[in-house]
Amino acid sequence: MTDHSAVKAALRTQHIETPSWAFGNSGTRFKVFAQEGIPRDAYEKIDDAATVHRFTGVAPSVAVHIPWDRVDDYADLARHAKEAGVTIGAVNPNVFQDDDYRLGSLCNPDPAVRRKALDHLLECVDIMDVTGSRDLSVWLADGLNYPGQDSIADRQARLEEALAAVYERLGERQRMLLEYKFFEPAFYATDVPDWGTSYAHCIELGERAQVLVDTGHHAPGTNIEFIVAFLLRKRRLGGFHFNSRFYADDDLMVGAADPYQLFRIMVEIVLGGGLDASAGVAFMLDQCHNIEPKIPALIRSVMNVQEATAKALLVDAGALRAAQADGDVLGANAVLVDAFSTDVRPLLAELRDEMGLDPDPIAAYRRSGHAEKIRAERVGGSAAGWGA
Ligand code: AOS
Ligand code: ZN
Ligand code: ZN
Ligand code: ZN
Repeated sequence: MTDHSAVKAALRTQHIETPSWAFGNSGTRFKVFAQEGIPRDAYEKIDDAATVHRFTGVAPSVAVHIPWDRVDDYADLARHAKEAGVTIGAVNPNVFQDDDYRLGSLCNPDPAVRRKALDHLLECVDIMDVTGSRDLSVWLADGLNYPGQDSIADRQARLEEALAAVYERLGERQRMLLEYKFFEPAFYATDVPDWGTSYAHCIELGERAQVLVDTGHHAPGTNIEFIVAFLLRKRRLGGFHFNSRFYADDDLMVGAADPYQLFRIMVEIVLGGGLDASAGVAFMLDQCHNIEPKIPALIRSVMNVQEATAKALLVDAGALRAAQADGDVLGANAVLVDAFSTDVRPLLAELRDEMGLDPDPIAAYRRSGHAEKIRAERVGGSAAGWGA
């Protein structure tokens, strides 16, 4: 049998961050289906993230969203996370869920609204100082529904000014990740619609401003692995929001719609050195489990990222380079297809066993009785806040 110790060692170092909002009730604009056993506050969301980590061993941090996870004492929340076995990861500001933001937040034509949005982002950096978080994940709903509604150029100038003020406030070990999305909730023009816009702002800001790639935020057919390879090479790939999509920002479980695309993304990560801690790529999930139970869905999602990564690690890089250098089109493609076609589940089961985990995290979770326990304990769980 082939020795997979290098692959397993690399897999141990890959950490996948869960989003606190994925544990809350969520839905579509048509209906939020309430589930039982849903966390009632930020503390219980962190408990659920810790449960996902307990069964997978590779999800040691949880992203929070302010104000959905607002608490009186963030040091206490961080302590709670530590006791539960996880840390608080990225802090996500929310400048889209307030009446004041009808015409945008940092790009709003009204300076008072821009100030309010900026203050919220700065408050999130204060929270990062307390929680020890490295990343501020900025996603803006800003944009226009109609041509002529506002000046596209002026809005870019306002954005530039606000982002510079936030960047200025960051500590030396903190980063700003700027997420892009081509539409929704704005349907004519979005102020950060694509990776190029995000990249240009990041370049102007400085090296601790990096692009966040949410896999669901592209037009159908977009070659996401190209974007990943480009940004990684330029050292501007801050991280991912993983999810999968059949149509738009569906926020389904990563790897559910197109595991081959996820594999191709992870191939670029592996070949480009993106798994090394020094690359600083944050592997985060951003999902909404509208109809499926949350904790098992997140366990499955973490496993799906791991499977794609394991397959990417199995790519014979030497054979690939040789085929590429020879202009052997079919040979080079076959190297990728061979790796993708490998069943990595036995390898992952072995790895989990070595890590002292159950080789089948989903079955282990089902057997654990944890779902029944939280269903009995928690009454009146809250909604995530909004779709993600
Ligand atoms: C919105 O579409 C984005 O994906 C955001 O990253 C995110 O889901 C939301 O801000 C919750 O943090
Ligand atoms: Zn996202
Ligand atoms: Zn999404
Ligand atoms: Zn999204």
